[in-house]
Amino acid sequence: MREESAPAGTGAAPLLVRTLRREATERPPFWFMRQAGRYLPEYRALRARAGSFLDFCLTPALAVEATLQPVRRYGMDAAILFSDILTVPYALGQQVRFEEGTGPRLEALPDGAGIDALDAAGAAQRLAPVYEAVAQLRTELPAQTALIGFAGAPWTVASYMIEGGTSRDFARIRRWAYEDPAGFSHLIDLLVETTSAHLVAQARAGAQVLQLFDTWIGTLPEEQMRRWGIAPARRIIETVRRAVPDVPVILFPRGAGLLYEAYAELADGVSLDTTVPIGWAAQALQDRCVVQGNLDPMLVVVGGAAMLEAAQRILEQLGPGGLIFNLGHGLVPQTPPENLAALCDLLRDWKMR
Ligand code: 1CP
Repeated sequence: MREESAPAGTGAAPLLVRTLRREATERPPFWFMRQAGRYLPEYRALRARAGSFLDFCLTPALAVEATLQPVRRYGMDAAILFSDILTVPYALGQQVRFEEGTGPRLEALPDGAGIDALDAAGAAQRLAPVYEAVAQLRTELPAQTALIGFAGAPWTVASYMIEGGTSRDFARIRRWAYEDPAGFSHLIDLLVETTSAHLVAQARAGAQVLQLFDTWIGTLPEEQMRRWGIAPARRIIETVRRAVPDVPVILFPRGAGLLYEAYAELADGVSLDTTVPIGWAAQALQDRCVVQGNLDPMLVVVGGAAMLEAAQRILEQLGPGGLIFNLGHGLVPQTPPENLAALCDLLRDWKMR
């Protein structure tokens, strides 16, 4: 059994965990996707002395510090481990680099032979520094601050592995999935296994909530989304629940549209992208699971009344039915830190009606 994170005597799990268990809470918990990052001056300073981005992610002391920075400044209800979804292709033996300005660059998998060359057996050892960072974070974080572990979902991670980086049209991966579904499913199966193990290892090291990011699943039509998004997510959640039954899982199937309903059946929480209508989410999703989201990150760049009013609408419409307040996607580098402070003040003082 995992230990409860709250100190002896209080007995209460962190607000985020209680919300995911659907307990009545005093207010919705809040955290922000990409809450560590370039909008923070202290992150830019740390980044400047960290060397390559992968070294940054795989040096526990640096990853711990980057994780703690936003929590120290804003007191979110959760810290998300500072890492990246592309540590998994790296752990499988693929070459991964992050280039300033252009984003990630991978040596693209040419075909099925590229899949056979991947080294699944060595992945856990290459990811060991991630688990070390998780364990250290759990000792440094306040008991009420939940620690979130994460991974990229198979489709999204496969898209970087096959396209060789960020893509505009995802032409190679979509074509491969249609032309050779049996061959492509070998890669997805490998990623289901590696991703499940990576999530379970983070939970065993001390992560209290897990999030699976499927950033690019919205590029697929229904049948393909069911096959390469929903079915793999189901398998990953089954494995995680068997291994660490007390650790809730949040899915972020960005752009899933009406198929958010199918995702909501699988998970403890679904993270809504900015396009999901909150009235629809209240009716169609919240009886199935807790929802997370979905303020437009650009409103935090803009700040002021536009940001605060949009946040209030989310709190009012989704708060009573089970909400983790968050953005519809990650904070962007041009976010003024003081805007996020004003948003956090609103969220901390919110009283559930
Ligand atoms: O310092 C820098 O310039 C690097 C910027 C950066 C950061 C801060 C990258 C490169 N990754 C990260 C950290 C990161 N990535 C976290 C840490 C925790 C936090 O949220 O604070 C998380 C959860 C991720 C996850 C991630 N990486 C996703 C899924 C979530 C999402 O944002 O959609 C994806 C798609 C990536 C890939 C990635 N990592 C970095 C870049 C530039 C990209 C490519 C994004 C793209 O293709 O557009």
